Order: sequence, then structure tokens, then C-alpha cells
Amino acid sequence: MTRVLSGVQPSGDVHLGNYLGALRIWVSDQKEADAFYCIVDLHALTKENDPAELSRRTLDMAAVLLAVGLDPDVCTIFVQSHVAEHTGLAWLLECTATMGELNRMTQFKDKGRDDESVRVGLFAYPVLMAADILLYDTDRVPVGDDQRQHLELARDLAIRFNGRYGETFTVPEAAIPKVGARVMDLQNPTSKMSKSVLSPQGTVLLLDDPATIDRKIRRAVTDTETEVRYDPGTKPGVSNLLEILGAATGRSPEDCAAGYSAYGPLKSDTAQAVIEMVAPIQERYRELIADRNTLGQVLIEGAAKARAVATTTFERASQAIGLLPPPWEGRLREGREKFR
Ligand code: ATP
Ligand code: LTN
Repeated sequence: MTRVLSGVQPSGDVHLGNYLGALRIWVSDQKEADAFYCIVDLHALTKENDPAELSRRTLDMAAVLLAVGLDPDVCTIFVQSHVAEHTGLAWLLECTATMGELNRMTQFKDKGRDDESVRVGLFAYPVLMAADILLYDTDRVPVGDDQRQHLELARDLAIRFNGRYGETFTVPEAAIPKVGARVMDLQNPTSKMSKSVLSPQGTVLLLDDPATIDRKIRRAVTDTETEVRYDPGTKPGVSNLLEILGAATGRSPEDCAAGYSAYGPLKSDTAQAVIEMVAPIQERYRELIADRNTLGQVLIEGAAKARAVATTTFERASQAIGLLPPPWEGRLREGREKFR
């Protein structure tokens, strides 16, 4: 069975881009693959954070994942820091990755390469992500378009490690959706919708109430023309609305464009489609967030299932690179032999 793994940061509120670009694909993938979904709290430490907020948001993200339709009986939902092998493997991979390679990561360039106070963790971020993926013998990684370069690095590191130390890792493929892979900010449609933008008006949150969704979409920046046409290069605002409408209604953006001759109706239909899409998610979320015991139980079971896979891969990688097997759990003899 195909193994799928993906991750989401517990930093900030989940937005339409996260849902259309990643989470809803996770939901459909869980039925067809052996899927592991990770709340990447260690990645969230690469920027300033409030400790109490981080743990609250981590549990909150578990509720969101269940609310969008992930079923813990079918897939594995877990928190990255609950499986210590993620940081262990990240170190092994950091010792094979190069400064040049990480310096070329566009996300690092955009988020502060030229700032002396930029954290080492932010620089090493893509290597930790590669560890997340490679630990689970992952075949396919469903992500939004912004993660393409990080996936390339994960592949490069796997191929390099296998070449130097023998077949250890499965080389993963990125799975990027055709529609919704890059939802843009409604106020600034040449930048991607993001959790970490200053103005909230351009970001539709999955848990925004209907009136807020309607207002944000109606105020979306378009252009001075009136023609509704899908053309992201010259009409980024209108094309973004068409992409959102298409993703929410299961059509292509081009098909959606054919039905409109003015921006007003396009905006109101897009808002309506989004409101209808998120309504059942919001209802489930409200029930789940009140039930902390169930959320905790899901994460305990998820960590146990994830650990069972991660420890095996980590051991394989450690031994391939030449680390002495630990002298416990029946390994004492094996270890002594290696010493001789
Ligand atoms: P930030 O932009 O603040 O770094 P984020 O919004 O990208 O955070 P993540 O948790 O890093 O959120 O991403 C979770 C998933 O959502 C990833 O697969 C990512 O590719 C996808 N994603 C994020 N933003 C968008 C977007 N605007 N359009 C489509 N997919 C997106
Ligand atoms: N870097 C990703 C989050 C992430 C991830 C992963 C995605 C961390 N580890 C492993 C897929 C697989 C992001 O910012 N969206």
C-alpha cells in the first residue's frame, strides 16, 4: 500500500489555502493509502512563539484535522515532538546536507537569510522536514505548491544517503493538487495566502463566521477591467477567486469563468460556495474542541503508531551511517561484535 505523509504547523489559524492546497487532499488520501499526518510543532519553534499558545494551538490543530474529516481509525494523526526520531534523523541528514543547498531555499531567503539574528533552526527547517518524510518510508507527500523546493531537497538527501551508505530511504514524490495548490492573499493576490501575514483581511480562515467570509471575499482586490477571465499572469485577483470557486465546487477555474460577465456575482457566488464548504467543518470543530480527552487519546494512539515505524527507519539509518547499535534490548552482543 502506498505510504503518504504530510505535515502542518500549529502556528496560527488554518486558512483556505491550507485546506484547499493540502488538508482536503489528506482526507481523500486516507482512504487510498497508509497515511500519516503530523502536526509539526518543532517547525513552529523556528519563529518567535509563546509557549502556552503553542501547546494550545497544537491541540487545536488536532481538532481541526478531525473536523475536516480525518479519521484516526483509518489514518495516523500525531505530534512531531512526540516521536523523538524526527530530531534524531534530522541530525544525521544535516550532516549530509550542505550550506549551499540550504542557502538556496527560497523560503529561507524570503524569511530572513540576510538577517544576522535569523535562527539556525529556520535555516535547518527543510532538513527536519526531510526527516519527517524519510522516517516513514513515504512514497507520496501531499502539499501545496510552496513546498515543491523542500520536497526536492528531501528527495536529494534520500538519494545521496542511499548512494553513500546503501539503500536506506524510500525516495518520496510531491503530490500537488491541480486546483487550489496556490491560493493567493485576497488583498495582495501576487502573494500566497498565509498564516503569518500582517493584514487578516486577505486571509479567509476555515473558522471565520459566514459574515466575515462574505466580507473578505467581496472586498477582494481585483483589477480595473470588468471581464471575468482565468489568467493568473495578468489578472491575479480574479483568477484567484475563480480558483477558489473551482476548488470549492469541483470545477476547473476556466469552466467557472464562463458563467460570469461581472465581478460582483463572481464574488458573491465564491463567498457562498466557501461558506457552504466550511459549515460542516465548523460544526464538527465546535463539538471536538470541547472534548479534550478524545483529542488526547487520538494523539497518544497516533504517537504509538508513528513510533513503531519511525524507530525502525531511524535504526536502519543510524547503522547504515556507522553508529554503534545501542547496547541494550538484546543488542549487547551485537554491539560488542561491532567493537572488535
Ligand atoms: P506560513 O505561510 O505562515 O509559513 P502556511 O500557511 O504555509 O504557513 P503550513 O502549516 O506551513 O501553513 O502549511 C500547511 C500546508 O498548507 C502545506 O502543505 C502548504 O503547502 C499548504 N499551503 C499553505 N499555504 C497555502 C496556499 N496559500 N495555497 C495552497 N496551499 C497552501
Ligand atoms: N514545511 C511544511 C510543513 C511540513 C511538512 C512536513 C509538509 C513540515 N514537515 C513534512 C509535508 C511533509 C509547510 O510549511 N507547509
